[in-house]
Amino acid sequence: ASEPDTEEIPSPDLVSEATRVLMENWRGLYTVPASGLYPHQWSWDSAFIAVGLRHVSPRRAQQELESLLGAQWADGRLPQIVFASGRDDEYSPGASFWRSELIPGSAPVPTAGLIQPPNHAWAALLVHEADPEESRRRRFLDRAYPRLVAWHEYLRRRRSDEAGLAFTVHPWETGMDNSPAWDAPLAAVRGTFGGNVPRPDLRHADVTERPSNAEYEKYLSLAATYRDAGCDDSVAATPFRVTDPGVTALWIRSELALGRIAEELGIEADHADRAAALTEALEDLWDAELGCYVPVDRVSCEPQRFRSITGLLPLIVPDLLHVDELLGTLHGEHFRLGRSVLVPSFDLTAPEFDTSRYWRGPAWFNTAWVLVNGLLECGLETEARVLADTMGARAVESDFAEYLDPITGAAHGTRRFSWTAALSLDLHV
Ligand code: 9YW
Repeated sequence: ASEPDTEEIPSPDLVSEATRVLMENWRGLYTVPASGLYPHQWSWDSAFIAVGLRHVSPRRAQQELESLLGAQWADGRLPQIVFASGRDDEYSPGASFWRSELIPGSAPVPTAGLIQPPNHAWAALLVHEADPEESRRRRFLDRAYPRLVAWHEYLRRRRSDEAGLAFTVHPWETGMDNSPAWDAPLAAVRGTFGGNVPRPDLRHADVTERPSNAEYEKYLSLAATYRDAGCDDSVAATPFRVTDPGVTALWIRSELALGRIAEELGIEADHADRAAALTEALEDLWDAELGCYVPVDRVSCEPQRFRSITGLLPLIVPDLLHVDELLGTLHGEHFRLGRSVLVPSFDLTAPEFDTSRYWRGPAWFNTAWVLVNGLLECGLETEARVLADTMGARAVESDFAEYLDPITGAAHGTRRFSWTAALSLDLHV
């Protein structure tokens, strides 16, 4: 007797609607995270978006990454934001805050001086694999590879501590702006932002769903300090310095992708060794009692002992030492995989948990996508499929919300959000 065919048939709604969102948010050479709230190009958004866009147009997906790589600084950094011209009053802090053109070695276009997590080489490999012929014809990897290598070199040379782990100098750099894990390091930051705190974001999202004004004061003060030091990591005395497991995990996965890209190009390189060294260093962030990896504050030298989504992202790292414990944490009462909506961004049982405020609890589609890949890495195909299917259904139902209440599934933040569309699409074509 033949086996029942259980293969998931892609929902036409998801594929056509997600594609429509990506088309709406396409700006000619790159995609904005969402019309309205986020009018520029964001670094790790672009990489996630390219992963979905590759199914719609491999060529656009390549351009997405190329436009970001075109905004690389001389020191190799890929900026957090590449600013679209004429939209300065729509997002704060914008080009007139950074004045990057005054900073030696900055990009030929206006950008922020900070960075975001390094998921780009991983995305570049996936984009290549979607249409290797078109990729080779356009010499996509030949052109991207040196820039991606320079980006990782920036992290290694300018942003790494003695253990070899990269530190971030601003909560924005972790991609998880107001995670409770940054509360203590931020509280220790003395400066405040003298002047009014512009909040154009509140024109597009509810005040209860965004970081608070007090948090914004600190964000702007930290960004101004870094900017005023010329974004020079050798002189910038950054009062916020955090090593983050999610950033490290994405770096490792991207380093391994660089290894595959180098192979494709016939280049000899030591990316696998680098990834192995980082994987070993990642273990410094392991917290046996909490059963997950934790960020470490490099100023106070204190681990930030919370169970947050960033501490689960190492599931994407091959041959991870603590994979069983980490899976236990994902399934247990703190994240309740399969019983909560997607995966909450923060420990459901902790007093800091908040169902609707950004990275303090809500479930995000990008971290769910990373964890689908983590489950696949662990050989848990059925669980990965279930999470992927939930992503697809929730994405459509919420009109591609930025994030969801992890208990009720209620939509929060902006809608028709690009990476929600791109990453759900990726798992359904
Ligand atoms: C902000 C664009 C960015 C994401 C971040 C997310 C948020 C900027 O939006 O930060 O204004 O709050 O936290 O991860 O890249 O989507």
